[in-house]
Amino acid sequence: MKMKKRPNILLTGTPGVGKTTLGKELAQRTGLTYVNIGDLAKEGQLYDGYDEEYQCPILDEDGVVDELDEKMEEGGMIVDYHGCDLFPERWFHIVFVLRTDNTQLYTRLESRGYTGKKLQDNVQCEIFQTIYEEAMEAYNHEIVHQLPSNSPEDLEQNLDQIVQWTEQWIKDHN
Ligand code: DAT
Repeated sequence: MKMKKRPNILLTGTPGVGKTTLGKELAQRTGLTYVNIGDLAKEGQLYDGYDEEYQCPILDEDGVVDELDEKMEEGGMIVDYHGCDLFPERWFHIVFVLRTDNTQLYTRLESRGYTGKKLQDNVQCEIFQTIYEEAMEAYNHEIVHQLPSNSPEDLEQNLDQIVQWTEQWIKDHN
């Protein structure tokens, strides 16, 4: 029996907007496989130096792409990362940029333990819609969608929409 074709979905946006929350639940509801790039890098030690300013390891982008390429070719992956221009364009059938109001994002990141420059820079990243612009430059505009991610109602609506989109995609491609 031939495996059904399934789409690859990218969930991106500033840290704290809700990618992980959405991605894990989406995987449950669709049967697609959720991959958190931060966790993948940690497990495989896919790092390329250390960023002293932000006190965090620097992602080995080529290493991450090599690690995932085969699975992405097969399809059915949900990728979660706070950046999007490191991935090959051909990987994704749809890209969602989650967006959160900055006062709320500030609170979420503060309770995650972010302080000082790291907290400020991340909130500014959201205000300047940095990741949205990155996505619009890296992917065909027609596949890039912004999703509000401020409330549990937003989460539920986003889930419903993406589940529906996924089911339709599978119908159309099999
Ligand atoms: P990310 O993976 O983008 O860093 P997360 O999924 O870890 O974000 O969520 C950050 C925090 O915000 C976490 O405490 C859960 C909460 N959250 C996520 N989505 C939300 C939503 N739609 N409404 C309210 N809170 C949400």
